Amino acid sequence: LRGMTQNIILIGAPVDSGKRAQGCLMGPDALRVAGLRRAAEELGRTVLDLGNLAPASLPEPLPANPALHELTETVGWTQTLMKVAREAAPEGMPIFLGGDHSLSLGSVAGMAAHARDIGRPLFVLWLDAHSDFHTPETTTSGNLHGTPVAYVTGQPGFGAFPGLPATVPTRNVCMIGLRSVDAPERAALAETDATLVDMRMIDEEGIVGPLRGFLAKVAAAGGLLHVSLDVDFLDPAIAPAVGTTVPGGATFREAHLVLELLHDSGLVGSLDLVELNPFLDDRGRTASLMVDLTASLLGRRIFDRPTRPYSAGSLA
Ligand code: 6HN
Ligand code: MN
Ligand code: MN
Ligand code: MN
Repeated sequence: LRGMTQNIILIGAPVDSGKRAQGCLMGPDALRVAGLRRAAEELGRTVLDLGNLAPASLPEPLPANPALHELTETVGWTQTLMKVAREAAPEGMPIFLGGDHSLSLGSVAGMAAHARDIGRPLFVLWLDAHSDFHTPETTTSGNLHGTPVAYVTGQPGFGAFPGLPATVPTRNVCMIGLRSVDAPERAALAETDATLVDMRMIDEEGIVGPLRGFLAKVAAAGGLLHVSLDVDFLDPAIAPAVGTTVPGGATFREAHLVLELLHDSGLVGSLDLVELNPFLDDRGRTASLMVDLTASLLGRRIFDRPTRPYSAGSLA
């Protein structure tokens, strides 16, 4: 879709049920105030804003499960977002304005269904300090924002959640920025063929090589790429507005470079902007950075010049 005008569909998902600390419900409006629409329009996109959605109410609440925080509401959000993603995606590029990361239970499941509808495999790029690979059975925090990758890849234990129209194979998942992975997640990930890029690998090899390798794989498969950007992918010094800060995150330029290369790849079909908690922000700087990173994904650049090919052979 390089150079093509593509509609942007903003989907407000003020999800705050995926963890205890509140505030992410203000995220969609903070992203709007920071100028998301204007940034996209300046890059030649037509923007449709669906406003802020609400979770579906279940016919009856799920049996209380003291081990899981706000299960019923999170299942309701998953239903809503799965449906909206699948309906919106044929009309343009959905951007899910979070909301905590439990919104990706629905956004990614819906995009996987859409990808199947159009006969392309879905790939997922998870930009996060965390792997979010817990299941409702392994989580010790009970916070469902730590579970979306396990759900969408079809791991067991999600019986309370909607059935998946299409699962994402773990080999189609790449996580970049990892530096906080719990023991059960580590053990479960070791059994998969997901691409795991931790901060040490970024320190040693740079962020470009692993990303180009993954993009080459997506391109070779004719895949559609969903990007899930958690605020805590970024170093807390530049992005303080998140409840789960972890030191040692991506720098300003590492983050922009990732989104610039994603733009040039022409492979991205949808985006989550998650975990922004405006209550914790410093004069809107985190919200503004998330908008600027989105602009990089949509083609904002310093100078026009061609990107290097993203074949795996060009890593060095
Ligand atoms: N996130 N692994 C921790 C937990 O509670 O399961 C942290 C999860 C963070 C969630 O990054 O969206
Ligand atoms: Mn809550
Ligand atoms: Mn996350
Ligand atoms: Mn995180």
